[in-house]
Amino acid sequence: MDASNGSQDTEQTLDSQVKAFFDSAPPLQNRNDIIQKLNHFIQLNSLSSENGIGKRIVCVTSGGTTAPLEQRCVRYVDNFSSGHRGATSTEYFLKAGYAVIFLYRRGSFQPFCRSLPDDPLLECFEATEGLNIQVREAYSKAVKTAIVDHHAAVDSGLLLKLPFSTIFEYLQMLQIISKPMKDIGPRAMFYLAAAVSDFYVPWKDMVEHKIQSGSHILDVKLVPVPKMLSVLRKDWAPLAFCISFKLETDSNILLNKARGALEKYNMHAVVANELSTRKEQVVVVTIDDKITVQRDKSKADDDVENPLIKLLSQRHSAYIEDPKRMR
Ligand code: 9Z3
Repeated sequence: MDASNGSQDTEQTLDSQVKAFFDSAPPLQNRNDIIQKLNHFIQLNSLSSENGIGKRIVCVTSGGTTAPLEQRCVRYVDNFSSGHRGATSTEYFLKAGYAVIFLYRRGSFQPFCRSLPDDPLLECFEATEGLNIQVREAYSKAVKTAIVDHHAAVDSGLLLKLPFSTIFEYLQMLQIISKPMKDIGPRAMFYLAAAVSDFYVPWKDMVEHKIQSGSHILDVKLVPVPKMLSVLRKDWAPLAFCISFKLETDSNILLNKARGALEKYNMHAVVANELSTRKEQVVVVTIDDKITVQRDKSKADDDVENPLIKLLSQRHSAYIEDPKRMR
């Protein structure tokens, strides 16, 4: 078999895996509602701009996907991600003038709410004697900023929040989002910070009811999730500027793995991060360079996402000017 046939075979295998994944996935309950919200959001942000060509729109994915083990799901395999990266990045993208589609795991960190305590309702508020509710003094600035900034972004049509839990929901939603994003060409960016399941149980192979605890071994077969990054780049939104993340716990292999992902999935950049230092430093790997990006430690409240989004926004602008230059 020659090399070209080999790559054709691989493509066919991927295509059939992708088809099998979507054919077997339980359909989204609120599919039409999501499509309607998305179309409205993208239309709105395509009209409004200073230069007449529409705003840049980024889809930020955030949090981990679950892979259910039962159709009436009690148990699932989860992926680590608090959603801090995605929520923080969303705030900096908004500051940089982007409209943001925030595709997030239900219950994970939310934009503008990072400085609130774990249980904001119970910790930030107190009942007065007349049973009115008031904000505790210690939290008044954090609560006010969260409410004002969040509502300002959503009400002005710059932030659209869409929740997922399972790998089935996440990939169907990513595919739906990519359709209108394809229409805006290089102005679209995908910033894929979500931690996506590598393995899943296909819906048709999954037991319906809760797995019983009688046996000594839990015998469940998980198969690889098809690599949708390739499909996103090749078919779903070929002109969009695509950033993926590479997470490792062993810093010795991190950069090589990021470089591998850059080439394999044809990304415009891969953000390499090591689990324990991910809030301090990341490395942006592109075809030409490796740029270390660090949080400004002299400022207590600086985030690594601040310089990271500045850099990616500049690269995105250069890409919009000349999409062929970067790939
Ligand atoms: C990341 O690497 C994110 O930066 C983190 C952020 C999940 C580490 P937190 O949400 O953490 O702030 O707590 N995301 C991508 C992780 C991932 O699963 N990447 C895959 C891989 O490394 C490629 S899609 O193979």
